[in-house]
Amino acid sequence: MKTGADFLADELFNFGVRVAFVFTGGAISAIIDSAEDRGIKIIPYDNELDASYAAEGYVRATLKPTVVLVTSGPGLTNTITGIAGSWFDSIPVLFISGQVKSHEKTNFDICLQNGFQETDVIRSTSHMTKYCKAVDHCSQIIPTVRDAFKSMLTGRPGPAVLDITMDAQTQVMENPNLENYIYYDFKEILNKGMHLDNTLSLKKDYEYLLKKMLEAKNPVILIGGGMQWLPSGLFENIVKKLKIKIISTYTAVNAIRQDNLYYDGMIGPFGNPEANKSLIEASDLFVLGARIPQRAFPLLTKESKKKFQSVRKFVLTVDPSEFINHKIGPIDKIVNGLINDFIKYADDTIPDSDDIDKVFKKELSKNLIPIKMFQSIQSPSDNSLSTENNYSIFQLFDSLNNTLPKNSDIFVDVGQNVCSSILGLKRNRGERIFSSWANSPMGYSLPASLGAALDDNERQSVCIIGDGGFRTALSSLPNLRAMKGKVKIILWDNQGYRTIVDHLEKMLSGRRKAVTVESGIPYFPIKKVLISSDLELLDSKGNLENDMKIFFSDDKIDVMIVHIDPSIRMIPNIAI
Ligand SMILES: Cc1ncc(C[n+]2csc(CCOP(=O)(O)OP(=O)(O)O)c2C)c(N)n1
Repeated sequence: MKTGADFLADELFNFGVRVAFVFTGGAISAIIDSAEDRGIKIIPYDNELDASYAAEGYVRATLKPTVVLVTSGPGLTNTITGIAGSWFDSIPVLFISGQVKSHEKTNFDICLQNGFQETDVIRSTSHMTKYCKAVDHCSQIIPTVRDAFKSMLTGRPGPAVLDITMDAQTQVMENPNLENYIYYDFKEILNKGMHLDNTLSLKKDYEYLLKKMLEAKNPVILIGGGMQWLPSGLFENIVKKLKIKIISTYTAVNAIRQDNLYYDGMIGPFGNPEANKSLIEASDLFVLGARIPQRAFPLLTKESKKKFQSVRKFVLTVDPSEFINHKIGPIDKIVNGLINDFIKYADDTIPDSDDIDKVFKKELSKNLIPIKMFQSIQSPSDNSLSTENNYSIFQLFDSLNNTLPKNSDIFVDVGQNVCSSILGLKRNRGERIFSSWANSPMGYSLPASLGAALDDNERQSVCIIGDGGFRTALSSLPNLRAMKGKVKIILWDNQGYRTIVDHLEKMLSGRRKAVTVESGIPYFPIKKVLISSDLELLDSKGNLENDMKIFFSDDKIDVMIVHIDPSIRMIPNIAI
């Protein structure tokens, strides 16, 4: 006879879960125990937030299913930022929280709280999950896990939450008669971008879209986060055939190499000016799997706004509701369909041509970052900052581009490091860049890179993180130590929260409350903390590229501190 927790572990295993990210507690320990027994590797973190970021990083990089196991009340509420990040970036991560016994549960409409460490999980998470269900009896466990997986992979992918009472976990049950269920391959479904039940476009919609693309005078394709699940290289194969200019949002970068002849870069205030120009100058814009939130759209002059209104617009999406009253204006046609299906249709329809190899011939300049975007601007309030041994952002990317191991998976955090990495990394040797793009919480990239590194995929996991972000991720240091050599950290030390300094320069007349050492952030001995955590570091003071070579070739060094000129400000592209 098996318990509810045993059936849950079996079901997770059958869906392909081999790794669980956990923080234990009384209300979840039965599930952790059964999962380990079933052969699921348990990876403990020192708080639930790190566990949820790590799980999300694991799914982004591997396309394999995983689960976050946390206790009731504070265990679950600590994961909320992780759930939000998965929701806004459409990452299918399953979160399971333990809950008080079913007879102790509170009617939250009437009472504050009856059970110890009880919280209203459903109301706390239902608005940012594909599926969210309270499980009070062991007989509900198997059907709800199946529903959760199906929801996570139907239409726009996203996270699910199961809140399982302690009695449901420990109740003993006969083998339920649910034998005829066919388990599917998580990665295969993600690659295709759909679950079988989706009601989607017909071939004639793809025909229409392709015809419009090929007929247009100056077509431009804008790709977005919907591209993140395509098998690697699939989109580039069709770009060779389409020979149409491509621009992207940040979230789509891994679908196309930086040196692809047809790629004009990323749009947005912190994107490539050439891409913004291509967006405005298109005769016909084809938006594939992008929802284009405010941050991703460039600042436009009155004249460009008018010009952009006349661009014909076509959208291919799994989530047409995102385009109701969209700021890009009326859309000529919205196709509710799958990028994978469209690519397949285009591939079958367009004949191969001889000049296919030209696609990778674009010469990349030494510096890819728009120079005006990162400028050194001294301010009187910057007096106390150390100006010695600092490198410029351009020096940093030069060195990184020359030394990063091939096929690195680079997780970037928040602030200057995310915007400059996405622009400045060449991504021409199999590198992939990940971040929590839409939610953008400080401290994400360290645990996320640790999660991704759990997969044995021969890719080097690299984390780039600011000194502010790093401090919020300190609870992951024991995991970093445990995974010696698997993750390399570039600690971008620009002496504080420079993104907020930029912000305050524009507001509050530059007053620095809670940003500089004098006005808020306490002094923090970063090196002492690293050393006492049994981590090895390299504090770069000389030839940056040489130091970086040593760093990437020596498995024992965990963290490289790179001192970045603190007077550098991030300045958005002006309106075009
Ligand atoms: C969890 C969280 N809290 C607060 C913020 C707001 N915020 C955005 S950038 C930033 C400063 C980041 O500092 P650092 O990591 O040192 O990077 P820098 O800005 O110096 O490049 C802050 C506080 C955030 N993004 N996430």
